[in-house]
Amino acid sequence: FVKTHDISELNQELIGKEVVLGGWIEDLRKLGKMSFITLRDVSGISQVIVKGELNDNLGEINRQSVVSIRGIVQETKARDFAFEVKADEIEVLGKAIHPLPIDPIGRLESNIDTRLNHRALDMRNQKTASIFKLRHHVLQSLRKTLADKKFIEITTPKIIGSASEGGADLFSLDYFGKTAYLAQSPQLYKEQMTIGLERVFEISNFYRAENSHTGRHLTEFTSIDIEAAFMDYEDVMNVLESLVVSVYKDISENCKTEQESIEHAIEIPSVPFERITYTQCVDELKKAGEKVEFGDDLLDSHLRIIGQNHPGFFFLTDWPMKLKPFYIREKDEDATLSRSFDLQYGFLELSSGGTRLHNPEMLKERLKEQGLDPNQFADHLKTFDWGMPPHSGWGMGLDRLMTTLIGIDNVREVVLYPRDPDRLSP
Ligand code: AMO
Repeated sequence: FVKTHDISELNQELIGKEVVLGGWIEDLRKLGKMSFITLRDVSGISQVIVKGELNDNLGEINRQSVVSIRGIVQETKARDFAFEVKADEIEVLGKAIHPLPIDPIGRLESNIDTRLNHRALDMRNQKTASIFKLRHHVLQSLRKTLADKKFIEITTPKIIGSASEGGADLFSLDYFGKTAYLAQSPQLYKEQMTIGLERVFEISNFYRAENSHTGRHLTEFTSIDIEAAFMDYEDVMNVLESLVVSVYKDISENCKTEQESIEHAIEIPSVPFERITYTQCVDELKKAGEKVEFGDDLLDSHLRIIGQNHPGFFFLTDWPMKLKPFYIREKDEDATLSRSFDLQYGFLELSSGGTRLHNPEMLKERLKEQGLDPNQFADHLKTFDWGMPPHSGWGMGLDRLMTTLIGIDNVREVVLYPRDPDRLSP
């Protein structure tokens, strides 16, 4: 069996010619001497007409079975199809049981847990398939834009010997008798790479042992990370802003079918994104009656208030140093403030980043201040004696970005097999 065409490739010039299609039976109606099959493949749907002896011998075929169909392309009177195929041969390549655990047509809606338990079958639901086609386009778009901006794609290790983001939230594993960890981010490696490659990016999965049960936390998530030599946090904020807008524009203009299928029209955000400082945020919260002081971390409830005041994308900048990881650099004019930012979409944090400390002595001091042992970071620190350029970067959750793009509020919808504290399989 050789599939000659995808269904979307059927065209006027093929009328009267023979094709071999491969796909799944979405519908099969027997009307006496004739049968009508609705056949779906990844590219679209077509009608197949079965007549004569072939129809007489057509036994029971359950819906959603996978078949190959050889036949002749012809014009159709049916409204829903551009062409139809008159079958000369039908071969069942793989049977589907009946009933199936979820309805892949989506007429009967299943809850997210049931769908995740049968995720492969869920992929035959056009809404779900469209989400993953969009995710594919987003990844392509991100890679292209970053490469155009002269960022080089790297892949850093996911099995590591010591924590990169400080001690919390680490998964550990036995590594031939030693303890190893799953990387929480590519932070240290991406910084190191700036000494030779200047601008790098990575799109990979990272791991956080966070016992969170929300629509935005996973234990395994996909991160888009950049790091750039000779850039300050303002510069990498601009990279982030233009990257987000270019992805929205690309997807909005080039993925019309998928947007129709998920019933969501992507709106291109306007620039520049608003920039508000942490200090302004605290003032706004105080005015709203919240008990919050400079230096407090912003709670989810705080971010919801701020998000209501500033809908859509905005940068939250200049966080207090004491809330930031050891690698973030302070502001020259006020050492209590950091050169850092989060990109928010309403209350949702999409990205965080900043200017890094690149002076090894200061970095060692900062590690000690935060209760970390510089000896544990020896491999990292030594690279700072080899001509470490000033550098900045950020990390953005791809799964969270996808939820804002397609207008939903659960990251599990945009991840093939999400991992969270309650879900380790399938
Ligand atoms: P941070 O810890 O803020 O920063 O992570 C960056 C972004 O990654 C996403 N993210 C998550 N998404 C889903 N589930 C999770 N459990 C999860 N944790 C994080 C968020 C977040 O904004 N090294 C720094 C980045 C940098 O400074 O370059 C870091 O990891 O969208």
